[in-house]
Amino acid sequence: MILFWCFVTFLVTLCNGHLTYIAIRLPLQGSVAAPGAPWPHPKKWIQDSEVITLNVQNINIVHNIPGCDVLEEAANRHRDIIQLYDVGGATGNIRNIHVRVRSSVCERYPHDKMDESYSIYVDANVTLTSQTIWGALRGLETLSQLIYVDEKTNQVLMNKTTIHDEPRFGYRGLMVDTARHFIPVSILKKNLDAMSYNKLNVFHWHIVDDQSFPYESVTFPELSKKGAYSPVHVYSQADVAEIIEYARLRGIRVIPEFDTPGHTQSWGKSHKELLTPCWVNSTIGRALPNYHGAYEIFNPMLDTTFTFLRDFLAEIRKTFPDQYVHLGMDEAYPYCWQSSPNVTEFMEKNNMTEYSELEEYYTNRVLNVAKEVNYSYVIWQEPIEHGVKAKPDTIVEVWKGGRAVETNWAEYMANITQLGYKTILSSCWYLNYISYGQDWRKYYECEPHSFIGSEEQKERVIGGEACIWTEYVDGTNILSRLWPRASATAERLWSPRDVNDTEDAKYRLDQQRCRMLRRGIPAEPILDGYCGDYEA
Ligand code: CP6
Repeated sequence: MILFWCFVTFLVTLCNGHLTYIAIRLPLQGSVAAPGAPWPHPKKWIQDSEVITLNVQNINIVHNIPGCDVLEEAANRHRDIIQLYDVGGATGNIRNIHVRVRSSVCERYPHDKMDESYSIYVDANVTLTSQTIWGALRGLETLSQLIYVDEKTNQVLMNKTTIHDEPRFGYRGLMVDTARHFIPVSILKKNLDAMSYNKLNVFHWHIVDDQSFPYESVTFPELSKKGAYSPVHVYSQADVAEIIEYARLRGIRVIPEFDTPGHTQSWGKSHKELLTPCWVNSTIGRALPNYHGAYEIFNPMLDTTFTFLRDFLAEIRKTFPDQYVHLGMDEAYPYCWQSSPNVTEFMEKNNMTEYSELEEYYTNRVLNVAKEVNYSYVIWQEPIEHGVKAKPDTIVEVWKGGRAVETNWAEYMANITQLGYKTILSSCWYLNYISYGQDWRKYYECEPHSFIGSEEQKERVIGGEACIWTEYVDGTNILSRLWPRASATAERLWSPRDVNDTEDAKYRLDQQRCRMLRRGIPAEPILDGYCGDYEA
């Protein structure tokens, strides 16, 4: 029987390289994944039953770009990870892992167009090849996941394997809100570790919001002095640099979000003039269903609002090396603007009759300011949904429609890509929601191309991201709330569309969770059972 399946597998492999993961799926009908099953699933993964043994104590990762810090540090990290499998002092044969990067450029920062493809050959030798250093990082991650321990001999093994891999989407993000609760730098770094274990490549840092302003600005230090929860709940310039550096070495981009015109109460603590004076005694002002306070939204009437933002974004452009900034623009409820006769007058003077026109005016002035300081940008979906015509190069993040009661996200994706915008999907990956049971399944089964639209529209989807809003989350629970649930998003965004068998994913995800535990991430369980020779 086994021979028969081997034969079938062999034929499938020959006929259609794309389907080779069948080689892994067939033996899985029991209850465990093949040992050393990588997560996210590679594009092509051919696993032989023959194994090699590793000499873990003396493992040596050799690469061909001497002095390239990204590669050297990755080699050190993965050597340490491989040594975590050294449980019984057993010896093995293979000592060297060869990394060959074709382009000899040691780029400093990961970017939106980086090539993350790689190949792995495990036979008599272990070889990783890639086009760029970023591909080498992804490949080293996969390689270290192929490792497992033979429980009888304690030997550290890898099956003979061939892998050809590349991501399906270039933007694979995770948004963390650090304003509702401050998240310590040490936890953000652990989170970056976990992101790299799952091949996520963008840390979208929703750094400030209504509740607090923890970013310590050089130009406007009063923003965090007055707006942070306390003097310890701040990210100093040194903290920010440390996080960007940590992310860079893992091939992760850091995109900060400075969300305006709504969600800006904390800015007003030091710069009241930035916020529109609402008329709280007006009936409209009082009747707000979602009323936050008398000052809650930027003042679009003053030129100083935009000059302030230009000076602020000029600093941010220097502090954060990525080409992109996220400019928010979500939930800019017009209630405050509606309450103000001054706004009414301003709109009349400027021939505006709808609040969406004011939103459009605000949006485009801010996008212009961002352009002036050489920024490319992402915004949340609302302005576009309200008919605002933004600059055509605006990237639009769709976050609404993740719940059955709302307009489905698929409709937003269809409409916004139809208008020609590039999009990022996050609606179905709101990890702040929790519920009993295997909710990772619905994250896994969310398919970003499941909307009605042309090939061109589908190509405008540059990726997606999981979001963690932190009203009920802080450093104590963020990592286990995110992991391994964000791993489900990560596989959806990395692996080919036809890697969509949730039952198969279940056992591999369980393994990935155990792997994360071994590496120090307190990832929560997704199944009953246990992880083996350590911890849970
Ligand atoms: N804060 C900001 C939030 C949310 C958004 N923006 C949010 C809305 C609904 C849910 C979760 C979070 N808390 N600034 C929307 C992008 Cl369910």
